[in-house]
Amino acid sequence: MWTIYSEDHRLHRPRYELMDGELVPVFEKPERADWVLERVKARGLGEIAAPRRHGLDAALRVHADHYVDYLAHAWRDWAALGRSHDIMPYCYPVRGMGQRRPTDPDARAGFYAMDSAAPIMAGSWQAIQSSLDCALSALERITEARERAAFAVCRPPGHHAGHDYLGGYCYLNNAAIAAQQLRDKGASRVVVLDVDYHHGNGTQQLFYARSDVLFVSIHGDPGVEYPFFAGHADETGVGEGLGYNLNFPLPHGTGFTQWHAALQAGCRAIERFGADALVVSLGVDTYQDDPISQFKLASPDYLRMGETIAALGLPTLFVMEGGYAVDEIGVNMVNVLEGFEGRA
Ligand code: OKP
Ligand code: ZN
Repeated sequence: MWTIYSEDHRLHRPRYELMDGELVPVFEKPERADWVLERVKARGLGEIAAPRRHGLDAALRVHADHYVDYLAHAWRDWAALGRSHDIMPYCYPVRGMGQRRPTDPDARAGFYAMDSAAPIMAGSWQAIQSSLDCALSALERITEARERAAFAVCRPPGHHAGHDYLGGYCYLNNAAIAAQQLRDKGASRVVVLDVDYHHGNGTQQLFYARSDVLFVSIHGDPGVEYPFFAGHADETGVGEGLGYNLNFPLPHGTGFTQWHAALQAGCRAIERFGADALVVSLGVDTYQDDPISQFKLASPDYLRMGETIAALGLPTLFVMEGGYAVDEIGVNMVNVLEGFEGRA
């Protein structure tokens, strides 16, 4: 299958994030994409191409215009104050506070954030747009070139980004935008399957009241894991969307047997739904040596993950999300794709 990749991701390299009460170097770093691309080449997965520019229309189908405008201009307004460090919020509007849109740069940073883990620097907006371009160009391999599957090397990732907020390394929700694009291009029913270790709270939010996009997520139990405030099993959708949101929270230490049982249950629901197309939020931070996660998957397990996903028989867009262990993220990510293609 084709891989769509842009060098622009290097423009986004924020310095610090908060972990265990300490500022530490960001785990979501440019080398991640290098490891993945190297492995795609080493395995001869297929053509590697740069994305074409798509503009923001597709993003505006799921994100608020004032939020996209914030992303586009946040750095300009921040730098105008003489600041050179990454934008990082420190004050958030919680329960009971007004939701009026602020103008002050620090207020805006908090207003549009769910956490401090998505800093913005000078080159971020360019990288964010190119990451989305990768997802949309990969999608065209399916919708226009009529191929079965494609892989988008998206950096920064997207699944924590909601209608009007960033967080968890995510800014624009690449997978959700691609799913909406599939709907807009004629698919009646689309599934987003999120296999990243962390719950895709942004994707869940965007489709929570809709029955045309089924969201299925397998992730660390939010009772004890980021993003904490979404991803519980009883979150099943609302209104029209009731029954079209399916969460599989799993405990720390979960290995592949238990994980795969959840995937199979998810796949049965996907089959009942009768989808026309599938978007996979492909995070491989479920790996046993991932530095910020608590599942115990081993590299060969990702081949089986790909096989199981392929058995759904759907046109499938793979959108890169998380995965942070050195090197093995390339092996694991490409194992899913090779398993999908039956090459393993
Ligand atoms: C993004 B993706 C760990 C701090 C966690 C944010 C994690 C974002 C994960 N102690 N910080 O879903 O892989
Ligand atoms: Zn993750």
